[in-house]
Amino acid sequence: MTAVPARGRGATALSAAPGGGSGAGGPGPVRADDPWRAAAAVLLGNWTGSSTVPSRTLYPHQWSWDSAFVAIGLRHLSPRRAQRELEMLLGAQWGDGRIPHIVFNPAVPHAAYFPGPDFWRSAGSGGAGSSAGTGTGAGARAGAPAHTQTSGLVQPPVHALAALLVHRADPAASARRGFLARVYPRLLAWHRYLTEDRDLGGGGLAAIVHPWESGMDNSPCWDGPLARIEPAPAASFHRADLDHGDPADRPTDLDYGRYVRLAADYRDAGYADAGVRHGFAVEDPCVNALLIASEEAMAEIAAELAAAGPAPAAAPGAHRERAARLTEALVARLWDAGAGIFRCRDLRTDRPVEEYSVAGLTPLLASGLPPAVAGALRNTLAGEHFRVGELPLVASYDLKGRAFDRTRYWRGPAWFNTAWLLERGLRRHGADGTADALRRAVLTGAAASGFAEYVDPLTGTGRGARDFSWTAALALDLAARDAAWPAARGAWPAAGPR
Ligand code: 2M8
Repeated sequence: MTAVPARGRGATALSAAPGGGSGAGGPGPVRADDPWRAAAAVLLGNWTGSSTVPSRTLYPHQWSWDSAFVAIGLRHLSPRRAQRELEMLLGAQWGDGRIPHIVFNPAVPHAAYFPGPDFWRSAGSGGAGSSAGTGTGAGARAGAPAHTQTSGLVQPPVHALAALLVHRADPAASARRGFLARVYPRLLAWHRYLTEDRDLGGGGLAAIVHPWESGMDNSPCWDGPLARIEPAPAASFHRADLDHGDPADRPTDLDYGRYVRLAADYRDAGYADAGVRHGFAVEDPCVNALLIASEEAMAEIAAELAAAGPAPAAAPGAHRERAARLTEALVARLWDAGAGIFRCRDLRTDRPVEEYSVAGLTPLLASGLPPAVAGALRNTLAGEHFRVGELPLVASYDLKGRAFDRTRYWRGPAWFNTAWLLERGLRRHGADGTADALRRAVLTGAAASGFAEYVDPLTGTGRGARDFSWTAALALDLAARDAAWPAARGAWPAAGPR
């Protein structure tokens, strides 16, 4: 196991090893009969002093959408720490508005994760410790920060939604610290980047240029688009993931070679989005559904800011209009009425990718979805491709699909973050019964699997890393709705970890 050193002050006093006792101010020893205390211990154990690693072993840095999910859970334990989690990530934002998918911890050895800072070269040799401003590395033209090493890709935009939820955990303290006022301009720039620079298809949706940008790295949806990519030679890189993960669970070497080629090409083009031919360019329904949900959250953030002081950079109505336009584009470009699911669109062929992926169900998060579309999505979730309510959680890919694999990563296993998103989306469209069942499944499955990264979609058996941060955080979030929660919350010190 790679030990992840602390990044900032305060880590030593507050860190607790998952499954072990706590440090001063921690939530106390973990008891097998107290899963919520165990979930809190996972988050404490994965805290580095300024952010949370997804997993101490497999993912020893800060990941973008992981941190947003973590903040959503962490807010119930320490709203202040949840704010810090998001602000640490936003602090690594590039000048063009992109939020990098990984923010590297300079204290972690470069070999602990591939591709690491040496591969992305975002900041140039200045890297950690150099003064703020734009660096001299491969990301210089796109405005990569000089003081922090990051990747040059992005991940699904769940951040504005997370910021709103974190604010709501303690609105008075958030207002005192000016949390929303600080994050709003950064979130605005992030959404601008996605809706303008990344509208590669010209139809009003954000495109991704690498499978890692979907967060669902080796989904069978990418098999077709990836088949056109010449893989980087296997001898040209070392897969650190196989030092920790079971090769049967992880992407194949062939897929990895293609990921490396795509990322290297993007880097060598200076991470430019316009004026280059992207080997991989896809409109993904989950990325765009989260953008819509986050635009809806931005409307609420703008309203909060307007009520508190001078008008924010955009009025709430402008965000609502953007969310409505994105929803229209999503339906026009990605909805497959015959199949009852949203498809990915391959921009190289301008054709839909005809697969059933959990990504295609997440547009339930958009409150402006036409009721007939929402109804059809609910039917698809309940039908033979996903069997919600009958099986633990929701498979990441079609149970009847040609490429279904119950163990390999995003090719079938069920994940807790997608279950959380669907639970929220179902509730938004009035399907409380199914949402309740999914919530119960998350609460039971998270603790029983040891807060697994993902589970076998047929049996619920844990797979991948354990003590995985978003599993613990999102279980905490769903648990926190319980009337009994305030008592459990008292287990955390009143002042909250800083
Ligand atoms: C996985 O992705 C990383 C690359 O970003 C990897 O496989 O090394 C995905 O599950 C992704 O969604 C997640 O954000 C990341 C960290 O948990 O791991």
